[in-house]
Amino acid sequence: MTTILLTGFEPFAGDATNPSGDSVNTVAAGWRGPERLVVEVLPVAFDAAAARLRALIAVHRPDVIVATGLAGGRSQITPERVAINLADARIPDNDGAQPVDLPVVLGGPAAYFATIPVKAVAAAVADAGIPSAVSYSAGTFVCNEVMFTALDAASPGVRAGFVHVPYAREDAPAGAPSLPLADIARALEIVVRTCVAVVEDLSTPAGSLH
Ligand code: PCA
Repeated sequence: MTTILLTGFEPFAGDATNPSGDSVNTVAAGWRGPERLVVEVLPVAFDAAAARLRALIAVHRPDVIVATGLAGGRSQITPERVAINLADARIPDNDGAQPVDLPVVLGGPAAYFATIPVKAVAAAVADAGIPSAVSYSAGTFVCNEVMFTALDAASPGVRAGFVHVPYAREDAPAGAPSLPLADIARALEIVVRTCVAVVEDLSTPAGSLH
């Protein structure tokens, strides 16, 4: 049976909620299979999140790994194309750690590309009426750490990637772009279903000019 690992994050940086963690729990509550869905809300802490993710992968041996997190300031659901081997934290994580200019994996490659079909994912979410686009930077905080770790830990043939989501409208700081929490959850279910169904990504033009 196909096993999917879907993760979100706990709140961080003083926020009361994190739409990624809330949404993965919503997806789990409504999941009707036929695949086995394993859902986890990860700590926003470099070492603890990476260790937890590696343990989940070792225990559940997922065929598809979709990690998700909040990108406050973005207005769209953004599948990430690339994770870089760099931890450079502008703020301390929830354990008080603030790595600067450190590799995620010592001796690892400079970067990994997502092995989920990022363009097909963005197209499927947009087709459902929810704004979505491929992103080319997952940053250098805990989300990038988790994406890099997932791709580093995944066995050959496993599809793994990361999706950043905007603030939930219900909890967004004044003036920040946001989407209704229900749309974020709906989008993440579409993401997961697309990652299971689509092996070859679209070759439509995307990219960014800056
Ligand atoms: N977003 C942060 C870490 C946790 C989260 O939800 C990030 O983008 O790195």
